[in-house]
Amino acid sequence: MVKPTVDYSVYLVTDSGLNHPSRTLVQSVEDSILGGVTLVQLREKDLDTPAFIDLARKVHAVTKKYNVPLLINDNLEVALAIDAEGAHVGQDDITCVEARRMLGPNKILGISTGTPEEAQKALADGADYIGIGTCFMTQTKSPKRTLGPLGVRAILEVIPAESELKTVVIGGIKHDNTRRVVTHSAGAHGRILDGIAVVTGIVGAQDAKVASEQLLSEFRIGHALATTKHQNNIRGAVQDGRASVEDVIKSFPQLLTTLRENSPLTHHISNYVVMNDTANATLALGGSPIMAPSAVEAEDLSKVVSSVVLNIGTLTESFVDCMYEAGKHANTQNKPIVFDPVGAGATKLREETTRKILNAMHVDIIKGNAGEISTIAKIIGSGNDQTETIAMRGVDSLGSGFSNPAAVVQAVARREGSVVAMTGVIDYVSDGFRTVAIENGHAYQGRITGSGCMIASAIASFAAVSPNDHFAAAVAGILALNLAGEHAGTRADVHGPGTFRAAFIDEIANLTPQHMLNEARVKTIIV
Ligand code: 3NM
Ligand code: MG
Repeated sequence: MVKPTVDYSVYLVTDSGLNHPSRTLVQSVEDSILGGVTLVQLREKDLDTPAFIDLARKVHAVTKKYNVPLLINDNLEVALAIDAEGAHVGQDDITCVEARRMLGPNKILGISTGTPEEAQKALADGADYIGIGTCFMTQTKSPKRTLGPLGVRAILEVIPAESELKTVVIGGIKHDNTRRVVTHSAGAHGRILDGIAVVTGIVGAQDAKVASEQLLSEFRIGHALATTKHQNNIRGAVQDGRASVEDVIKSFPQLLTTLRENSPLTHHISNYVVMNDTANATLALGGSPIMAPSAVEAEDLSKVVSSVVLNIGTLTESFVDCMYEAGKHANTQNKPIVFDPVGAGATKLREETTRKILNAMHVDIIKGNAGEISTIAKIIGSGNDQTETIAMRGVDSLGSGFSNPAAVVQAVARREGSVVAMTGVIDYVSDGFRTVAIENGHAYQGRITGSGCMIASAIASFAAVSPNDHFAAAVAGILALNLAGEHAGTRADVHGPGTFRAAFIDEIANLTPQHMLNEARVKTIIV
C-alpha cells in the first residue's frame, strides 16, 4: 500500500460534544464530505477504546465511500484496529517518532504545533503535516494565547519552501475569516497554508454541507489571492521588482491620461453625507462612479466595475451587508478594494465593523486619517514581528499624535499586506516597503465634508488603471486631489469653504498630467 495523496483544503475535525443535535456525527461527516471536505479526523477525547473503535468503523465506512482519508486523533490503537489512513497527535500525546514507528511509512501522520520550534521538530520527526494553532479564540479548546494569522505566518516561515511538510491552520476558523487567515499568513518565501482544519464551523453548523461548501470556496479564494496578490505583488517575493518611488512619480502623467481614456467604473458603497461629492469628484477626475448600496446587486456589479470603495460612514445594516457582498465578490473578480474606515475608533460598532471587514476579505488599499489608522493598528496589532509590534504600540500610547507616522503606516501596511494611506496635513503612503510623505494640499480641504472620501474615490479610480501597483495608485490619488486643492484654494474667486467646494471639483477636472509631474512634493521616507 502506498501513502495516499492528501488534499488538505478543508479538514474536518470531529467532536461529538459539539455536533449539531439535528443529526448524528456520522451524518455530519457525510454531509460535510458532500459539501467538499477533503480530509476527516475523528477526535473523540471522551470515548474509551472499544467505543471509539465502534464509532471509527462507522465513520470509516462513510469516508471510504467517498475516498476521503480518515485520521484518528491520538489513539493509535484505534487507528491500527480500523486500518485508518493515518493519525493525528498532539504535543502531549505519544511522540511523532513513536507514532511513525507504530503506523509505518505509508500512513498519514500529523501533529499539532504552536511554535516555530515545534514545527521544525515535526519536520525532522517525519510528520506529513502540521496543524498550526490555536489561531483564534475558540470554545472547542481554551488556549493560553492565540497565534492570529501573523503567528501562523511566523510558523510557515520556518518551513523550507521546498519541504514536503503540509500545513493546516486550526482554531476558530470560520467561513468569514478564512480568507484573511490564508492571505495574511502567507510567508515571505512563498509558503501558503495547504488547508484549514475546522471543528465547530462544520459539526456545529445547522447545515454541515453548506458550511463545508462555504469553507472550501473561501479557502480557494484565499489561496488564489495569497498566491497572486501577496506573493507576487505585496509580499517580499518580488520586492526588488517594485518600481522605485522616482519611477512611480514619473508614471503619473501617463496614469492620469490612461484613467481619462478608460474612465473606469468604481462601485462606491459610501455614506449619505458625501455620496454626491464623491460621485462628482470621480467624474471630474475622469472616472465613472456608481453609488449602489444594495447587497442584492453587488455580485452583478462586481463583474462590470473596475474597483470598489467601501466606506463605513453610514452604518445601517443594509450598507454593511452590501459592503461584505461587494468586498467578497471584488476579491473573487480580482477588482481592487479601497477601504475607508470612517470614524473607525469612534464607536464600538465602527470598530467591530472594521474588524469584520478586514477579516472577511482582502482589502487592497486602506485609507484613513490618523485616528482611523491607529484603530486599525490596534485591531491587528498582536503579532510576532518585533519591529512592527513596537511601531503599533507607539500608536496606542500616543493616540493619533504619532511620534513617527511613516513608521506606523509602513508597519500596518506590511502587516496587513495592503497599501496604507494616512491622510492629514502631510499624507503618508506605504506598501510596507516603499513609504512616502506627500506635502501637497490646501487647508480648505480640511474644512469641507468628504474631502477624505473623495481621495478614496480618486485612489480607486487610479487603482483600476494601475492593477499591478496599488501603491502608485494611492500616491497618485492623493496627489491629484491635493494638487486640485492647492489650485482651488489659491484661486481669487475662492473666499471660503463654500466657494472652495465648487472650485475644488472644477480644479480636479482641470488637472493636467503635467501638473502631476511638475508640482508634486512627494518625498521618500526611509523608516
Ligand atoms: N486543536 P474550532 S484548536 C482540535 O490549537 C483543536 O491545536 C487546536 O475547534 C490546536 O474549529 C482545536 O471549533 C479546536 O475552533 C478547533
Ligand atoms: Mg490540536
